[in-house]
Amino acid sequence: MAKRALHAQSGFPIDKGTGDSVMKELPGEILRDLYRAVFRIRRTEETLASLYPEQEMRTPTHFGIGQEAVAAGVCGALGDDDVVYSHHRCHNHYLARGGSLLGLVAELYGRIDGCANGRGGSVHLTSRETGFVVSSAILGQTIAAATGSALAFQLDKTPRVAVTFFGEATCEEGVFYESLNFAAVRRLPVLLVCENNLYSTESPLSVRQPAGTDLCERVRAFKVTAERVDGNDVVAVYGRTLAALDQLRAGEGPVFLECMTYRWREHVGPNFDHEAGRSYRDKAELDRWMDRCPVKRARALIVASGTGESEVLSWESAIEDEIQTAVAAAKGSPWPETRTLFDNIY
Ligand SMILES: Cc1ncc(C[n+]2csc(CCOP(=O)(O)OP(=O)(O)O)c2C)c(N)n1
Repeated sequence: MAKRALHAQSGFPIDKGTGDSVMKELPGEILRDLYRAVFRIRRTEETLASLYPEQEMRTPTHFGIGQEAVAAGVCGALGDDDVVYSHHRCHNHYLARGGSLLGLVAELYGRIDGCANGRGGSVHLTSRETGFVVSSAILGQTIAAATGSALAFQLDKTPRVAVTFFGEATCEEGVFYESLNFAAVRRLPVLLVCENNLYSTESPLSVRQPAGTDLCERVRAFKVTAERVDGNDVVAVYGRTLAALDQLRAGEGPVFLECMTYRWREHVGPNFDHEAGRSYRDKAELDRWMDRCPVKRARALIVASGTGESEVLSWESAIEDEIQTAVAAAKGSPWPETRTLFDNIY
């Protein structure tokens, strides 16, 4: 999706409601862009996952398949001047924020056309020109960096917002609470987007947090607005983000969105857990979440809104072509030269 404030273009009213209530007012072009974003992210990652066993991508990958609606919904609502920080599961956020497809694919192939010139790999993406500052594999690091950006925006008296995506296990890192407290005290314009997929690598929430833990409640203890959202409903995420941006730009302090979702593949790597012989979670649980597929749900909304099946298929086919073109270009891109090995090292 192109990086732009969809609501600003359409006059779409800020709505704090659920996906259903947002839908009543949602212009067709926004729904179309949200659907195309989730589909593009899904098919890009599925394509990368299918190519990964060729052993040409020499980078660990953390796929976000199943979690597309969070990235697409949040980034679809942002303005051009807002900035995004991500974590190890970052392909979704990079693409949703408008990062180039070739830049992503070539980065995974370690080639010069990669967004970090093939030096960063899957977890260290950047697209400064579209406002995707960086992703980092160190849990919580980019929460602190986004909080710093938000402080700069406040000092500059500009209505820009800093967004940081992270998983729920990152709320177990001290830096999360230090950043949250600082942001709360200073009323900083930072949007904290937690993708609660229930697992930290292979550990479920139940072995990490006391029974009955409610992350939003915990965050509210810092006097920070916190809301739980259906993270598989792109329209709901979009609507909640618009409401959050309204508060953030009004100088009313940080917002925490807990987006409930689920990753379909193993923590790191292209496989499904059960196929890889892992038993830390049930196949039945995965199946239940696959029934709530964010792409299928967004597609159903598009068709229900009156868009013809053939039109949807033509968007999908254009996106598939775009992905295949990016893969071919990435594979044909040169390696970085050995003499540049020590460039950009600090
Ligand atoms: C500071 C730090 N501690 C531990 C790790 C190892 N680690 C990498 S991913 C991960 C789990 C993260 O879970 P979560 O934040 O919920 O994100 P998810 O992988 O579920 O998307 C851990 C423990 C790390 N990268 N950084």
